[in-house]
Amino acid sequence: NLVEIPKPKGLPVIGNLHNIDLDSPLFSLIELIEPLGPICQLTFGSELNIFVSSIELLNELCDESRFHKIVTAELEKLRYVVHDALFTARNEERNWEIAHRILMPVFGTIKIREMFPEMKDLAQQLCLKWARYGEEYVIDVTADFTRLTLDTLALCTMGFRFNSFHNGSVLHPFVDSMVRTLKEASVQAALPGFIQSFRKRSWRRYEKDTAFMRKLCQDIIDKRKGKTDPDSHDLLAALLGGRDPKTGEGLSDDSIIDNMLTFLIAGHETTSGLLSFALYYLLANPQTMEKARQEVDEVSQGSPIAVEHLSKLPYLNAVLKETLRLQPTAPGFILAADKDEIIGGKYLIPANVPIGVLLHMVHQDKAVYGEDVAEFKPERMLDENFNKLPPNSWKPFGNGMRGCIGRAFATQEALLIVAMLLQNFTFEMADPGYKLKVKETLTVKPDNFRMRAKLRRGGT
Ligand code: MNH
Repeated sequence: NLVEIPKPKGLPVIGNLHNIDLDSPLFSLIELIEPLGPICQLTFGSELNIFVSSIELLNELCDESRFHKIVTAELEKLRYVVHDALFTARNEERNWEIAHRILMPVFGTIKIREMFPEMKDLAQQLCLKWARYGEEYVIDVTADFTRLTLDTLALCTMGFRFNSFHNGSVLHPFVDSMVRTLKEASVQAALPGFIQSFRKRSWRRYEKDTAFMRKLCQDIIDKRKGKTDPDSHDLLAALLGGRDPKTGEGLSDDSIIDNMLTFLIAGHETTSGLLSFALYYLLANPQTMEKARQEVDEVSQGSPIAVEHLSKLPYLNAVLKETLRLQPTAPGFILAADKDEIIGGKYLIPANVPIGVLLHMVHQDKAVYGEDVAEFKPERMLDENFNKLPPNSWKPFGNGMRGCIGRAFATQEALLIVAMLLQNFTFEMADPGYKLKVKETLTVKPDNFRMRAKLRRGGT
């Protein structure tokens, strides 16, 4: 009673590769497989890939005793840059376990609360910029949020200031290197191996960028080591001095840099995308904006946002969750079965075949979210409704042990920033006719989204 997994028609030799648009691989893939139902198979070159897009099937894949994360495509290519650090480690690699055990405590809710003053320091820099530039100034939303989230990540986790708000419009050269590196990894992943040898210049650039980014991390380490009073309990302190509670081992010097770079790469683009989409949805839904603003005003009573306020903003929290439902800024993850498995009672999944989970599709499963799936409705994410959803209906932070270690960090940061923005400004779209367009890199962000910010009475 096995059923063959549906597949689109492909050309022999290159399979379905010709269907994929390199500028928009994710959405062209979604377009291709949407008509095929909750599960399908595609071949890229000689490689078979399975894609799953229903919550019912995903729920089975989330069983870690049967399926595990695999490292392929871009992630595989990024291993040249960050090796077996947390994000790019293969499931069985020992360094993952060691780093995971050393770093988990630093990313717990209590430790993240201690980072609140630094997070606020940078959120204030953003507010000050927008206040001073004035209400006519057209804000490049994702650019400013990327400045903010990069600076926040580096300050909170390694005590380093990029000072992105203090260099005019010039971003720190690290950002250029990082953006180029991510781009190069995805190009390498999309091109057949033999073509790589013709891309010598891109490859040299990749090596140079990698060396430059690693040097910056080394400089941060050297500065920390030179401190007479390193009274810090941040991530860098854990990386440098932490011992695995199980084996007593520390991390090697290279591994420390691998993980610092990983946090810089994995820890800011996604949050910047979340903030950008949240502002977009708030502007596109004025009643939601008003409701969220009222909640912030009632809770803060006109005093500056404090860490205690953040747990009292259920509606704003639901706005962020609903934003990540419609726009999961890390748009997917890849799993494989440990041994041959049958899912949904009828689909055979051979061991080790990559199974792509495309969150934009999963998060719009009508069977769970209803006919209005495509609409932005934060109410469905309020605890009383959210808790009634079937398991694994909402997976923007991935799954299980290999899920996001920075979730509490990102949540606190995003809540704080949006609360401060609502408290201090009113917003309008620079182009009232703006239609949401999504730009894909390794993450997704709104493309070309601009707005204006006007100080409210009694703002900063
Ligand atoms: Mn994060 C893993 C999404 C913020 C650091 N993150 C993941 C995964 C998803 C994800 C999905 C799982 C990927 C996979 O299975 O291959 N992360 C997000 C989103 C946000 C986010 C949507 C913000 C919004 N992530 C952050 C922040 C940090 C961070 C902030 C760092 C401070 N994330 C990580 C690391 C991993 C990860 C490190 C890899 C964890 C592991 O495999 O052990």
